[in-house]
Amino acid sequence: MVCVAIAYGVFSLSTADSAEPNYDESRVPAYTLPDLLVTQDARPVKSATMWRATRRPELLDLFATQVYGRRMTKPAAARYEVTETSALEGTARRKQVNVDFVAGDKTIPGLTITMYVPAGRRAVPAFVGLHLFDTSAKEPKPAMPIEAILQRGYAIATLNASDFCPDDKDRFREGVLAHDYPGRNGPPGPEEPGAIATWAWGLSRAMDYFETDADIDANRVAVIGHSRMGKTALWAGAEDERFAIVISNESGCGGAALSRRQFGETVRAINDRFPHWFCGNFRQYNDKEDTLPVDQHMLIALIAPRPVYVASAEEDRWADPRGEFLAAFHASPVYHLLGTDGLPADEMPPIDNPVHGTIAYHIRAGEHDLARYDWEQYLHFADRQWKQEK
Ligand code: GTR
Repeated sequence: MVCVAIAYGVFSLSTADSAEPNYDESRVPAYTLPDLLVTQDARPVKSATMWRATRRPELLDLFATQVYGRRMTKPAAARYEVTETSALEGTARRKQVNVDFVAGDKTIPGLTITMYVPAGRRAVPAFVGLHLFDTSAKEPKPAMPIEAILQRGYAIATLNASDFCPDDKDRFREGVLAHDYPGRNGPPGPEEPGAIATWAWGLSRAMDYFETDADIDANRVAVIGHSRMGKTALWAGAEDERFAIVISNESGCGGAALSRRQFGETVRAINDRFPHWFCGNFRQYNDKEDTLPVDQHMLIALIAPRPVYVASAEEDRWADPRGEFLAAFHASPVYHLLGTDGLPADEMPPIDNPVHGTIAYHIRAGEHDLARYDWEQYLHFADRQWKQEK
């Protein structure tokens, strides 16, 4: 016993992958989720007004200060340089938008948005995310059904993290953060934005651009992301209410999965392996998930009453499919308070049986991936949400 304890202690101090992940449901610790509908000073939230005026801002602040970091402010002005070409045998227009920011007499290099818009269409709804397709390829090799997306009347736009916040613990400040945090190094400070907050900020800058582009209907933009970019999509959608639909594909720890379950990837595991993703304060909760003032059902609730889709994959145990389902489920009370239906399921649905309410959920057969099956469900969900609103 003593040996085991010592070995474990040394291991967790010296390596990034501390303990073995837990994949055993019976070893999930007993936990109590922080109450969505009780304020920090213990007042019950009984109305939509109180949710909006008090509880929502308080939760946004907790996620910003304890989990992701406070996002950078919006630059005073942006400069867009758009290049447009015909693509996909004339069925689409490919637009590349270089976004630079203007601060006083300085121009700060920003980010690039690469988008495909169905030919001959204006004011179309759009999906936007990071790394949705390979922007260096002449035409995207569809690991994603880009033609189907365009045929259904949607535009699709992607950003590359490496343009403005490299996904690297030593280099993540080399993009837009270099301007706001000059001369800093090491992991993010207590409330300093990590990479996820910075990527989410970039999505908001893409949204600023869509508001100026008549090809896009900026009131119908879905933000979507897979895995680390699924975490990013959720935080972008929580902070920026201009995103009309939010889609989290297998976002796992720090995304849709409840942290308190400690199933698969844990707070310590993610902070150790990716010290640049979250703010410094998040490290305080390594092995102390039950002291977090929030859990991830609250992140989903911050999107209410806008439609949100949480998806898992059966073999993606590292992301804790059940924890993702439960977070979607436990976000429902806020959706109900705001007059929508939340997630219409009490139990996790069977494999490949999506449930679609204002909150939607599915668990697909197979492994960690943004698969064609997932896209088909998202297109269907977006069609339904946006047709209903006409
Ligand atoms: C893993 C990480 C997950 C997830 C994934 C990905 O290594 O532990 O949280 O973000 O990477 O983004 O592919």
